[in-house]
Amino acid sequence: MDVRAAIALEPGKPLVVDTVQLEGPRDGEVLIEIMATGICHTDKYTLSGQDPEGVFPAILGHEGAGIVRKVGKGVTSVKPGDHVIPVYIPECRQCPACLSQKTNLCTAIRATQGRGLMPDGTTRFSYKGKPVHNYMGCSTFANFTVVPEIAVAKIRPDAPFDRACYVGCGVTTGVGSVIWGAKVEPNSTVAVFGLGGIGLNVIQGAKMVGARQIVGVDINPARAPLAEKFGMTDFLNPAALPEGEDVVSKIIEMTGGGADYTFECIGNVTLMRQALESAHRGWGVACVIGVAAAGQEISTRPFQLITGRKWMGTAYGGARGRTDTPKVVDMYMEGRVDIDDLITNRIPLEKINEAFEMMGRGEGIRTVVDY
Ligand code: NAD
Ligand code: DAO
Ligand code: ZN
Repeated sequence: MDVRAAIALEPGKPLVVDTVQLEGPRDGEVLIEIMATGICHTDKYTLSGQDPEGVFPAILGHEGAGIVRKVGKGVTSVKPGDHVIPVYIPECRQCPACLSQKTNLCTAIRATQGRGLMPDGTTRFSYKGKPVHNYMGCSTFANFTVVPEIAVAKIRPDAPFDRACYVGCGVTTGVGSVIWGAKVEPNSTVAVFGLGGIGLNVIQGAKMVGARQIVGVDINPARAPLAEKFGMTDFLNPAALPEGEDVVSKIIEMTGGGADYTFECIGNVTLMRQALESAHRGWGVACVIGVAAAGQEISTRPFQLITGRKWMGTAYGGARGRTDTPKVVDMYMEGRVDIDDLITNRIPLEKINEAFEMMGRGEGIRTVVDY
């Protein structure tokens, strides 16, 4: 079938909006009509050409919501008409990782997904007769996509697509990192580095679980009012610190010894170190969420770990793709999670390159494409 898509033909070049061809679902696959998609920094990173897993041409996008239109042979967990979110962390419920109950990082289709292919090693998209790669197993910058059944999370039918799509990455990554990743307890102190699309969701997750102090750290003071609305109790702007004061000492002072939990939501290895070192001696946990550029490394003095701080990280907030994604949609529908305030821009697919430019200028939190 013909579908409308934004195609990443080459790294570093604007997306091309055109008609591409999509093959129907094969065994174990699902055809989804994508109704809305968010645009995330990871799409921008891959388009830039810096992502070692980035393959071209490809149809990017991994934050979508839509309706199942057709299922391949053997598919039992969803049917045409179901409302769904395609998830870039699948959940097969059979692989050693899924069965371990210790991680959300299902390995069932990891190898092919990382190469932009469907589990059988082929692609469903083509453009001008040539195959076009899939992206993160989702490819939501197209109004129809085909994904494996194990990467389809069924959600309640009354959730609006233009909000539910953001659950497919940003909301779940932030809120999930608090609940399922770091497992923040009530009454904790928390420091969040970076108050963008991920950090704000960490803040609202921390507030939801009853953190008593939430320090937000950002060099952009324009981010503070929304962060306060989401639950930030203290704002720290590293760029405005007086001469001789540093972020780590300041957080230790503000929290009375260091934060119980810190989250790095930027992708900057220097700040990852600061986040670890501002965690409380003896028990503080520092959670890395930000994706650093390829080849970057983190460092600290081992003494920081000997004295009880723990360094960890999450992908997709530690959420299990099919089991936990619908729970986050429920949290939104029950009014426990705010998504409305984070959707700052809505565009048709034709204007998708403008959204990438806005992201580069640090404008807005999330742009959603309405198909
Ligand atoms: P964003 O650009 O919306 O937010 C980043 C924030 O960091 C901005 O407010 C910016 O002002 C602030 N910032 C930048 N440099 C800073 C500095 N030196 N000190 C203090 N603040 C600074 O980005 P986002 O959408 O929130 O994404 C954040 C990171 O999370 C990215 O690296 C993204 O790739 C990553 N991410 C990770 C996962 C995961 O599963 N681990 C999922 C999605 C996104
Ligand atoms: O299973 O080894 C693995 C990797 C799974 C993918 C992890 C994705 C990490 C988050 C990247 C940013 C998401 C938008
Ligand atoms: Zn699995």
